[in-house]
Amino acid sequence: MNNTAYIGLGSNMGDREHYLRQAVAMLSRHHGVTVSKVSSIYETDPVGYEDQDQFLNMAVEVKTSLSPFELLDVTQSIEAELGRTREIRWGPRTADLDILLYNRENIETERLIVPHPRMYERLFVLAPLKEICPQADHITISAETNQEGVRVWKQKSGVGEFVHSES
Ligand code: PH2
Ligand code: MG
Ligand code: MG
Repeated sequence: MNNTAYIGLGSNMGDREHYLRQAVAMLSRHHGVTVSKVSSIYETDPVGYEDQDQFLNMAVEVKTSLSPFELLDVTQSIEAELGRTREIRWGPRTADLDILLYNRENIETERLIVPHPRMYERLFVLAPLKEICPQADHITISAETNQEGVRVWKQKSGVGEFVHSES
């Protein structure tokens, strides 16, 4: 587990908190992944495609033995298992898991770009990430970043609550 990655999670369909908790529990059950930190859960106005319900967003830190592409396979299979379909770009989703950072690597491939290309413009990504990621802490939220529409919905607790919460 010698790599550190940050994953942003979002849900705006059905029982949003349940999907986030399921996704974190599924990550932690994978042999190559340990969830080491969890952020608060935020409720956020939809960005990009606005005619949809509000999101819950959070971020987690993981320690992993997986390569970035193996980690992407895991996040995509969790999305699929939680019933994610891709109908509208930026549209409603049960569970979206985005790899934000992987160590300090820069990856630019067709399948995966890390750091996540839109994370610096998105307060719904930066606010939870800054809670748990020392390297993100110095990212200033610029005047161009919309400060509105992001509020803490459930204060940060501990990893244990997520990992053992599953019935
Ligand atoms: N995800 C998107 C598009 N828009 N808006 C919010 N508030 N939260 C999201 O997670 C989100 C979004 C595409 O992944
Ligand atoms: Mg996303
Ligand atoms: Mg995504």
